[in-house]
Amino acid sequence: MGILNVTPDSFSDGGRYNRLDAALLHAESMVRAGATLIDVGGESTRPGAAIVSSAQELDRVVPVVEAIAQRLDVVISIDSSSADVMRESARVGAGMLNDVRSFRREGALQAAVDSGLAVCLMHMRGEPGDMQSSARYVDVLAEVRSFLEERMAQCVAAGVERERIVLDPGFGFAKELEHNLSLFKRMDELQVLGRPLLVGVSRKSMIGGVLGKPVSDRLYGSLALAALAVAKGAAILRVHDVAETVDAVRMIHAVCNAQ
Ligand code: 7PJ
Repeated sequence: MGILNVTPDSFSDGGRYNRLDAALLHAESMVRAGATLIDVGGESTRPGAAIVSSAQELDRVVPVVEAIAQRLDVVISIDSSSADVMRESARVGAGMLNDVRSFRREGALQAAVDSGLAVCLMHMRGEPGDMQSSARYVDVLAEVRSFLEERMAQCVAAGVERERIVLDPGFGFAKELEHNLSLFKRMDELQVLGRPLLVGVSRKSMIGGVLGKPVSDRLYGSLALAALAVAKGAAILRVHDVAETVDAVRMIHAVCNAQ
């Protein structure tokens, strides 16, 4: 899964055409590099990020989804918690709803049910703006597992088919470095939930925390975690560096498929 940010700070402030054009080119290059999903996001969910309005998000995301759907052979995932963005994106060709708030905002769960699309449920506490204050755990793996179990049950009860659900431990969301490392180490235990796991650690602060490197120097750390995530059962890797990650995963598959 290649990451496509359409937040305003992701692009120099050209006109709408330039933004759309740049987004399409980036999506195209990730597909050529081997991405089979593109995750389009119009809201920054980094710690401390400001909340954007649904209207702003619609304006940023929907034209990009529509353009990709018309031109590229790839599943489009929408990184959004807004019911309006989910509905509009589904209408113009999205294939998956990826909500870091696990469909807990007003109307989001119903939008997911009505869409009939795949959904990603991710563990987080609080809101991106204040989530780090709730990073307290006795047993982070067990607490993440029961959250995902509960959320999955609620989604199924609301009418989301179990077979459409993907689960995500939510690295970096309401978690300190020690929590992220411990959760990663024991991630294989989440396989008991019986659904594919999505892992997003690309360039994240847990890599910066261990290596003491800025975002621009986290590729090798990201690749190490991508390989380890596959070994621990991850089915989908949400990454910025698609070509490099695809090489790593292809090598793992070659070895695993050997006699
Ligand atoms: C994730 C995400 C993640 C899922 C972001 C960043 C922060 N969606 N959206 N999982 N992270 N499902 O990429 O640094 O880990 S935004």
